[in-house]
Amino acid sequence: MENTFFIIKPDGVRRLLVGSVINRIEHRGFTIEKLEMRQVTKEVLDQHYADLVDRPFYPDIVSYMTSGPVVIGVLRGSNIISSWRKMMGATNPTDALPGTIRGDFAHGSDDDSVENIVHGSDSPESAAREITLWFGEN
Ligand code: IDP
Ligand code: MG
Repeated sequence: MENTFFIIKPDGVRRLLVGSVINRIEHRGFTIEKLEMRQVTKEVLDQHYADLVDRPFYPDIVSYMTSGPVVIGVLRGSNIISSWRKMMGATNPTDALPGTIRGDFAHGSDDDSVENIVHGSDSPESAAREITLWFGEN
């Protein structure tokens, strides 16, 4: 069993998709260990996206992710890190397949931010780091 960290991003909350996303998690049978609504600060985002802060589009990520409240949580299950990434679909909704969260609930746009409804940790190391960052130790 492993844990992963997820976010329902501001576009997901704004578009009233929290229930639909949680529904998919429950139907899949994964356990929701933690669930909380938060307003994201730039300080936390800078650490969360430490590998992206130097990219030219990082300011667009900051304005997107701070544009409204998010729902954050921890999921538990067998192979949950990779399974949740598959449920999310490709980063760019233009490439995300139907049946995935991004492929069903988002679409590509011409502006600079990639609004794609959800986040999920990409490795056991990221999951541990992100759970500690957002929820504190243990
Ligand atoms: P992921 O969310 O699928 O793991 P990452 O490459 O880790 O994708 O990027 C983190 C987030 O940053 C993406 O989900 C998206 O919201 C945003 N992002 C990624 N690449 C771009 C880009 O080229 N332009 C604008 N935003 C981007
Ligand atoms: Mg990522």
